[in-house]
Amino acid sequence: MSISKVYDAVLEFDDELVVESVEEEISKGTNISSILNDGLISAMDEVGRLFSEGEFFVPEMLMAAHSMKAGLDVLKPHMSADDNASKGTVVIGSVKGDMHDIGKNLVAMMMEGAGFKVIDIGIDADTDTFLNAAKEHGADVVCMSALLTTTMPAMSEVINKIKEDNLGYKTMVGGAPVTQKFADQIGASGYSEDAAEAVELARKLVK
Ligand code: B1M
Repeated sequence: MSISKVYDAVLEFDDELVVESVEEEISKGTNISSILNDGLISAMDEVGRLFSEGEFFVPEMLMAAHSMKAGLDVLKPHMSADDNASKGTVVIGSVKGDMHDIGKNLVAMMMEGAGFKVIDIGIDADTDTFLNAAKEHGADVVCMSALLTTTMPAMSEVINKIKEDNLGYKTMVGGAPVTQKFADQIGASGYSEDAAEAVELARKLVK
């Protein structure tokens, strides 16, 4: 499959080649979600596998993340909404202690593309950062991403505070180790496995 050029370029940490091969696929009319899922995301899964096996270390993960971001920047304009009417406001961030932001950025990008006003509070965001942003921007949904089992409990802290203070924001959780079961346990309004599902869920939650 030609998309393997995108995949290989991420695994070679070759930002220029990633950009070039993503552009090439776009100009050939390849489906954007295929470039994303079969090219960029599956390369990151392979990076994770190699890390688990001790073949890659943190620097390699960082370089691959950099290449993935270069590819996402090329894809971004192709994920844009065709109308400007806001569908609602979401505050999104990676929870306290978590520095992973590629999945979170992807969710943010697709939500923006779907017409939501997206307030991205970045990484390592604590409960107050989520809630201050939600208050300041009149959020409908607070979206939390976690990639580490050790940072997942921070999601529950934010949700508990929203409930304790009757703030009324809907909450969405996601990220590789997060499951529907965990989302139910901590009382999140919803969970989604990937960025496309996250958009669908946000649409339902703001209805
Ligand atoms: Co880290 N890391 N990392 N890492 N890293 C993982 C997550 C890991 C699974 C690797 C492994 O062991 N196989 C492992 C976690 C183990 C665990 O807890 N279960 C791990 C580890 C251990 C670590 C460190 C502790 C390593 C160390 O220092 N010894 C360290 C922790 C730093 C910290 O956060 N405090 C660390 C650091 C890093 C880097 C900084 C080097 C880099 C991140 C760079 C960056 O993000 N800017 C990095 C990377 C790149 C990875 C892997 C390889 C790739 C993650 C990624 O970007 N995937 C990752 C292995 C893997 O996941 N396969 C790994 C692509 C991205 C598109 O997918 O983020 O899952 P993802 O997002 C998906 C869905 O999950 C969903 O949508 C996206 C797809 O459409 N989604 C949501 C995400 N958020 C959502 C929110 C939603 C809904 C859906 O609603 C709100």
